[in-house]
Amino acid sequence: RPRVLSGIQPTAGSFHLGNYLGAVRQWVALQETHDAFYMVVDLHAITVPQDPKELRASTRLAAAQLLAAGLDPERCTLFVQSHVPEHAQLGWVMNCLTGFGEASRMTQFKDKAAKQGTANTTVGLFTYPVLQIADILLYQADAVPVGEDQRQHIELTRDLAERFNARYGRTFTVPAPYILKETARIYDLQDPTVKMSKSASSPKGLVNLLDEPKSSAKKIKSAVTDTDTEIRYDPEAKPGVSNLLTIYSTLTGDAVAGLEQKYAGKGYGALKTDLADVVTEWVTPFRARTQEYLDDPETLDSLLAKGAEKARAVAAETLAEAYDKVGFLPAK
Ligand code: AQP
Repeated sequence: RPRVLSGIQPTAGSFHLGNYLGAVRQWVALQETHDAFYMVVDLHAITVPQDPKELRASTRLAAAQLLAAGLDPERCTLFVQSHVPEHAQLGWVMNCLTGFGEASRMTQFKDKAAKQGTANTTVGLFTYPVLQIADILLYQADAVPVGEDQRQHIELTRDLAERFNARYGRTFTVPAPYILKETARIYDLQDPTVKMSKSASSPKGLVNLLDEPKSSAKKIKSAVTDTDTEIRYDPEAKPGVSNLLTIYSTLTGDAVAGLEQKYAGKGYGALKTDLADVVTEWVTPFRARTQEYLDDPETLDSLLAKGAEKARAVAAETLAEAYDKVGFLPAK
């Protein structure tokens, strides 16, 4: 079976529709066809300040949401990044192979650093994509299911895998991004030209899966569309309506063309009301399942411990090979 690896940050509490439709939904599907490794990336989370107690709670919360979304520990390996020390260990090697200039070109870093200001920007935030390289290469992943915003980081991962292989001999699989065109980018409901994002979206533009369904329904009903009334999928000319159609289509499995027909001549109000119901129907059992996992932290923790054990077996083997190739003296 080909292998996939991906991760999600624990930081923000609830996942949002962008995380789910852009990434996690694909993770669930890929566990049926791939040898799948998924992790909650707490090492990445501390690139910006975190309250320790909250970080622990949000790490469990992220794992609970992944299970509630449909990840099955029998079908995939689900773990917490810090439970597998090899990530930080290979991360250092990758830091020493990555050019300062090429890391400086990462647009996500530039955006976030610009927002935070130099005084608040950590070296960790700068090398975050390099740790991500180690995350992926440790598992010899063939593909990395992510949203469009991660494409540049996957390209850098490919470059570094090739560089390491060229310098030290074939060691790493060169991974490909796995980005579904339709859901590559879910947009902010209030500004459908920018991605829905935890840190950048206004509260009204962001649909968190664990929010009260009533509040999410309200946000969908007041989503920005355009002055026209035609329901047509056209991301260039009609970004707001197209975003709603994407969300509707992926949550229900109804084709976009069918939705265009269904709502022809009915106006945006009808589409929004129905989509609000679709989202409510999806999040209601999701919230309940997440709560069930949270109510039993012992089971959750032992499940994550088993996942870490499985992950470590693979990661340790890759790290040993990489250390050997680099020329580190083996510990007796
Ligand atoms: N709007 C989006 N559309 C499609 N995919 C998205 N992803 C995130 N936003 C969208 C994908 O979700 C996965 C996990 O991303 P993350 O760990 O970066 O989660 P996050 O920090 O909660 O994501 P945000 O909201 O994008 O954070 P900020 O605002 O801090 O930048 C990834 O595969 C990502 O592509």
